[in-house]
Amino acid sequence: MKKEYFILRLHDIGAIKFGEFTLKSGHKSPFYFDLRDMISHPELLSKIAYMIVDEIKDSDFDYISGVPYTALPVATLVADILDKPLLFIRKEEKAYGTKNDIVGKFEPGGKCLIIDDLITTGESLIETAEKFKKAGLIVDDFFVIIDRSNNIKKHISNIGYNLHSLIELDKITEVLKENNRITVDQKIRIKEFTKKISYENKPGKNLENHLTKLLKAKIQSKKSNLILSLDIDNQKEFFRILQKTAKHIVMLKTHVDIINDFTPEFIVRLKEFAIKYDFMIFEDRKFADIGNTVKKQYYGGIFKIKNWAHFITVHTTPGEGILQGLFGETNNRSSFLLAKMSSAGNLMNETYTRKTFETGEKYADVVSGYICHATEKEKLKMLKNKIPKGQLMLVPGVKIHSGTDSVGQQYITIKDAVESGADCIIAGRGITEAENPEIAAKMYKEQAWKIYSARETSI
Ligand code: S5P
Repeated sequence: MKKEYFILRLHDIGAIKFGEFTLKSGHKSPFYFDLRDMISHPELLSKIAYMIVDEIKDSDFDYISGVPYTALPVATLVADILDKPLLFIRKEEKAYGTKNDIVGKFEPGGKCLIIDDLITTGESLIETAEKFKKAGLIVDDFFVIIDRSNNIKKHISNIGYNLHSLIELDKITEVLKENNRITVDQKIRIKEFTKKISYENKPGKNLENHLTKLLKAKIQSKKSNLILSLDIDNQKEFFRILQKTAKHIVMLKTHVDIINDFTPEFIVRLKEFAIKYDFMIFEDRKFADIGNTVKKQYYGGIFKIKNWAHFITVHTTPGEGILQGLFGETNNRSSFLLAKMSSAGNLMNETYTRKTFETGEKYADVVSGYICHATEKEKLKMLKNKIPKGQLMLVPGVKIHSGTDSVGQQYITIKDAVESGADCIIAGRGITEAENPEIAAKMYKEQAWKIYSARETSI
């Protein structure tokens, strides 16, 4: 099939649309592609498969893969034409049996081509490739039906993959203009839009709220992105360690309900320390109930958390009502959502984490970022890539050496956490149980800051 005819067919079936579309990011786009309906046009689907085969016939792949769901049917046809086994990565994390994400049989060392329908940032292709590579497969090539990006090929090749595409946006606008399906003006607007929205310039507005800005400013002024988790159960010891470590931290994380001898004076002293040593306060209450209940827990009880904590932690399990209940009447506080915990066997799968980011994006005025953890750098990097612009990734479960404790906590090293994109590290026992907490806090701060400041200035 000639490319021109193919483009017109895609336009006929509504897979390529021009007009004004509001994207999830809020941007207004002059075009919209959606190839999901290809499967309703079998003759077109099969032609696309033959066109892909035609372009790759000189390469030698052992396996063909498609990114679910849209690209999977076409990848299946390609695999069939080439008589090669099909592989794919399940979209939902498996909750039982072997934790294998890859569906299909393969031998390590085999070469796999990954097919996707569209490419903008390349994120899902790269993520798929990383998983295959981890399982021992070789992935050098991606194939997409439509490359709607501005300059993604160069970026993809810089990170080590060849990107092939059946058609590119320029070709689409050219053909549609020649066939009088779009105007010259539309063609120009499309070009301008893609320049603006490139992979370097991720769509989406900056979601920093007032408290995020304050925290970021403090990170710079204190030259520290260390959050101390002071999980100590009596006031004397709590303030003894705080006294020694306060100058090294940007924020103090508390669990106020573990203080055995709690009195309201605890809060008075805590606030004095925060002013004297210039750190913010983060009560790690991990709210997880219906809006009406969390509101009472936040405002009332003996702790009256709302009065003194700049930030709190919130679970998204109950749904959006939790944020409405907590912050409905206040806009001078913010939160971190638990997106992926550090504890072994936690039930936060990829879908949960993604939905948590979506919730945080929607409620950005009261969400400053996310608590994320992974024991592997690549996984943590992937989490960071998905965090909406302006919001922060705080990583708990951080120590000098990786490992576990006896009740499910998992640790990543300071170096791996910050190199993977942590905006702040949260460290508890690594500091509080050190022989000298003051020296330990200084060391954690300096190690994290060195990597963080180099990373941020190179962006
Ligand atoms: O997933 C998480 C989220 C949090 S907030 N894993 C965690 O460990 N935390 C908290 O970080 C936890 O409640 C504790 O206060 C701190 C880690 O302490 P450490 O002594 O293991 O460093």
